[in-house]
Amino acid sequence: MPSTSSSRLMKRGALVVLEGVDRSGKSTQCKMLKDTLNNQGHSVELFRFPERSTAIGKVIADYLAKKCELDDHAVHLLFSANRWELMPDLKKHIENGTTVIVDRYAYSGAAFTAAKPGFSLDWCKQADVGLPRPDLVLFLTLTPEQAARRGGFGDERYEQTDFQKRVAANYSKLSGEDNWKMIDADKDIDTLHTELTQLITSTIAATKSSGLGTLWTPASDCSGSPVKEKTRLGQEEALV
Ligand code: NYM
Ligand code: MG
Repeated sequence: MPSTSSSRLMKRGALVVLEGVDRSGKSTQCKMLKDTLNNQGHSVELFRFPERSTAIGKVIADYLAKKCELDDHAVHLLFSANRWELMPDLKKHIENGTTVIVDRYAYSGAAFTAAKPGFSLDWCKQADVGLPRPDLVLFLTLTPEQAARRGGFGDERYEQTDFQKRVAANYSKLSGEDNWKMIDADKDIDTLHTELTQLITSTIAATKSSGLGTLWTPASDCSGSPVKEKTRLGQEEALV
């Protein structure tokens, strides 16, 4: 029998994304998931977008806090750039066998900007084409009215019921991809947590020997199979 340590080295972590309208409970669940999965012996890292600590993230934070105005196209690209700048780090974790749970991803980018007048979902997706494709997208569903009842929205840009309704409509257009699971978030925190934990542990088990796909490229959209890329030597290589 070959030693298990060498095969363990080959196993990657899963990429799991939590999405949903504001106040759907994503951030609370992400923190709980990390603790529970760690306690079960899984290595887990959390990422969140926007990641406000970087230079790009600070501009985004000022924009969301309405401390500055930016062209809608420009801020859309900044949200995307904020994801791309974190990708080398995120990919390294996955290659090393750590499961990465992400609080919002490119789906937020597309759904929020496309809620603005004059923006198509298709245009909004382009800047994120080629990012790692999540193995699982857990979409927490909550009507904008239910979300508003959860203590109300804050003062950030976009935190208005009408805008959130357009965001929800955009999410529903994105939800046909086969890596999405729609989860009713209008239930108590612990029940929701148990449901999400089970889905993630199955995904970790199912994906550890397969390659990571790329987002919104034709081959990975429908089949979920990893996209192959030609290397400089002309060999095909799965993107990790
Ligand atoms: N948001 C988030 C976008 O408009 N585009 C994006 O690409 C991302 C990742 O930022 N209202 C919006 C959605 C939220 C806001 O996110 C801040 P959070 O999760 O509340 O910090
Ligand atoms: Mg928020």
